[in-house]
Amino acid sequence: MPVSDPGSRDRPSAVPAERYRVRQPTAIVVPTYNERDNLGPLAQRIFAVLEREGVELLIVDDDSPDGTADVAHALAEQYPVRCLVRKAERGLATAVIAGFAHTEAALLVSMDADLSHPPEEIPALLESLGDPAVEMAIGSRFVPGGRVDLHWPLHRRLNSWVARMLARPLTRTKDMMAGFFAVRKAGLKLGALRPIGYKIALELIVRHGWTNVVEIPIAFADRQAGATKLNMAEQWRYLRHLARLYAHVLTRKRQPRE
Ligand SMILES: Nc1nc2c(ncn2[C@@H]2O[C@H](COP(=O)(O)OP(=O)(O)OP(=O)(O)O)[C@@H](O)[C@H]2O)c(=O)[nH]1
Ligand SMILES: [Mg+2]
Repeated sequence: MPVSDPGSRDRPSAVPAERYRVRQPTAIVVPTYNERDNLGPLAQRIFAVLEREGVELLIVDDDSPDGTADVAHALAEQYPVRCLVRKAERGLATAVIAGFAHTEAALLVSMDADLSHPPEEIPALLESLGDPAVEMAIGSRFVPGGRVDLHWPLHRRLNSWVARMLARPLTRTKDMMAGFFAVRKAGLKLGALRPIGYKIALELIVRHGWTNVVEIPIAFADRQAGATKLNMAEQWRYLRHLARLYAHVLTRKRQPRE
């Protein structure tokens, strides 16, 4: 089901009657730490929307003590699932990059395991990359039609707002904090990245100097099961990440405008 009707993006997600067939090999990269109970529903929803052919769901698990990798391996009997287990490293952004490096797929989708990101919007993200000028397609909470689950407490909203304001001078993208996006593997310079923390989309946009980022509105849902990994240490890491990105932007040679 090609998503060609732009108006459809304003409507809430719905499972399409027909499964979407990818045009190029596609990997859906999902970083996990203790997400045992989310993987089954995630795989079920993804493959309710996408034809399996040409698609792999690549779980990048940091040796979760809750047995997430065992669940991923069990799901591989039913779905095109692979699981990469990292024993010596922890971190969301580095896990996503490891997944990107680990697959041969031409199109790469990053999404969280906890069902915050609606799998039903994956076709719209991939369709956006059909335009060769588009460098990245983001599932965005902060464009018209997008929204954040109303159960977010005030401090969480404030936190998210401050984090976005701090990054605003770096990009015009509204939801540069997003973990739900699609890119082309050929467009990535993985060696140029220095990911830390959570904000992998921001890292990709700033390091690549991307300006043509499409934002597809999504309804961001509260996590379905398991516990958050977002803590104070992660917020400090974000400030360190921002400092690195500002240093990068300020020191890079002037490049011709695209
Ligand atoms: N591989 C790996 N994945 C991680 C790590 N930390 C978080 N993740 C995953 O990254 C995704 C986002 O983490 P969340 O804990 O949901 O963070 P959040 O979305 O900011 O916060 P909540 O949704 O409120 O929990 C989830 O799929 C996590 O399992 C990590 O250190 N390594
Ligand atoms: Mg989450």
